[in-house]
Amino acid sequence: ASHDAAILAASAKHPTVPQVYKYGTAGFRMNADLLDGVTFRVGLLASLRSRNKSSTAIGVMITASHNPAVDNGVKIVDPLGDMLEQEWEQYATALVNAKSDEELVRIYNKLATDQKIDLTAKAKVIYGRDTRPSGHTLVAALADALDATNTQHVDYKILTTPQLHYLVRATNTEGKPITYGKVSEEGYYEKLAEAFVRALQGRKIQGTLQVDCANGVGGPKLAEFLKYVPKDKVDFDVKVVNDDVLRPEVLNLDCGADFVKTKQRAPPNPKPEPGLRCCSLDGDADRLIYYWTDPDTGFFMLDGDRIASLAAWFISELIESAGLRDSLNIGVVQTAYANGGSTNFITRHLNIPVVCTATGVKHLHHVAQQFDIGVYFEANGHGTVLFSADARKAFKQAQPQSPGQKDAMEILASLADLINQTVGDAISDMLLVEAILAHKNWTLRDWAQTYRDLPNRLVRVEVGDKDLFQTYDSERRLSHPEGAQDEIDGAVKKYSEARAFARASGTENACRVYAEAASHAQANELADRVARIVE
Ligand code: 16G
Ligand code: ZN
Repeated sequence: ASHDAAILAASAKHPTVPQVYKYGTAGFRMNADLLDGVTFRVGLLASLRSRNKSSTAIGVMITASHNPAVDNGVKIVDPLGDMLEQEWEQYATALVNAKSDEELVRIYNKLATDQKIDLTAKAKVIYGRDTRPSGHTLVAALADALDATNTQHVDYKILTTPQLHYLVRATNTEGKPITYGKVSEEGYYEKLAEAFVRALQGRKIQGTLQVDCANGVGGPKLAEFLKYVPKDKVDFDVKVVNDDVLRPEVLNLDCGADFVKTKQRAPPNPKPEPGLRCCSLDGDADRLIYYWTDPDTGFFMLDGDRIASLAAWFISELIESAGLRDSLNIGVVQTAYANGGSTNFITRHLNIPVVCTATGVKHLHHVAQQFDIGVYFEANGHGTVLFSADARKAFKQAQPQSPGQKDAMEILASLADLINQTVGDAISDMLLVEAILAHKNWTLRDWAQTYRDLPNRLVRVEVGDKDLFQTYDSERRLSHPEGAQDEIDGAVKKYSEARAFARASGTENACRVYAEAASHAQANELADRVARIVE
């Protein structure tokens, strides 16, 4: 059952553009014109991965998230819906960098031998794409690789990234004792809508929520989801804006979660309405940022750190009320970019441990899995809450001693269904935030008042060779270039409540410098000093 001839023939139709490729933080991401051959080769790896994982379904998502419309990307999803195991990223890199079709076939066969993969076993790959026009031809390249390797495949067409992750897990748990949900896009909406109603327990959602969809896939998918929310049970007044997916050039343009977070302002369109509760999704709907514009105080943003704090607080209160404090542990996972104000609040006020990891969802996800309830969010709004099997069992089986305990357990059980267990999901996270605000009867202002952010500044620094910058301690300190960390330490000492770090970006050819301090002037000054050290 050699696939050699079929791969050779198909590969000739999908050449790569010679350059050095690397499976980065979120797969291969670049100008779409470079991706046809890359996507074909990723298809070969997805097929091998399926055969390596007992013929379970592997996912491939075609998206470049918040990047401009001309870019695209491709990444692999493992059987339980999490990101491709890190060990395998180098195999993707090796296949994509093969210099000829013959070398490609050699690497493919060597991988199969090394990993003891039976090429006659069944293989299955499911895939989806965001609204970028280039996605159409890229999935055709992917399908050619799957046909050449005799791999069964399902094209789910246009999806949000978290929907594809959901479908992978649902496919692989179908018919098992613990299933994840119906294996369809509709199943995803049904699961979320049903859990949302249960989570609310009849609480009322205040006012209107305006959702900016970055002119990406989140627009049509959110609109579809809303049809599943029963009007007689929940009055959810959502105004969907920036949902134009017909003009590709407006994707992520002056809108979306990445715009709001990096520019620290509301999208100019539609004109911000004072006091209105707003949130933004990114181009593939896996990031979420809340904000409002106040007539007196101006723009105020509630980012991933705020969502993590809110979720950890609400869930730990429920664990307490449910009488499960002694049997279940809860932890929060952040990156070095988390505002010190949030870390202090979570550790000192909520008494919940915080672990810091390197940037990139896969790192946070791993650490969060070590808790019964692991809350993880990057400041940029990507994150979720993971519930262990023990936690789910406890919510369903523990014997409530009072109506209060019973309510708490029912809400916890509903949250475990509402919150996407595979990856950060902007629609699911938004429903979580809406449910919590409804329970607490809070406005965004109430939420914002839980703690104060430390003034901070993030700068991008052009450097000759970003690979010279090596970090340790979860990217909070530099081991190389030698002496740089001592200089940074020296600069930090000059300011109060200060912290700063520099790291090489995993997605761009540049370094990033983050600084926070007691005042804006100090944070800016410190960031400039550290930038000069790095330059
Ligand atoms: C990617 C990551 C995101 C991370 C960002 C950092 C995923 C799905 N996405 O977008 O989590 O925050 O890279 O970029 O893992 P940087 O390394 O350029 O700062
Ligand atoms: Zn995204």
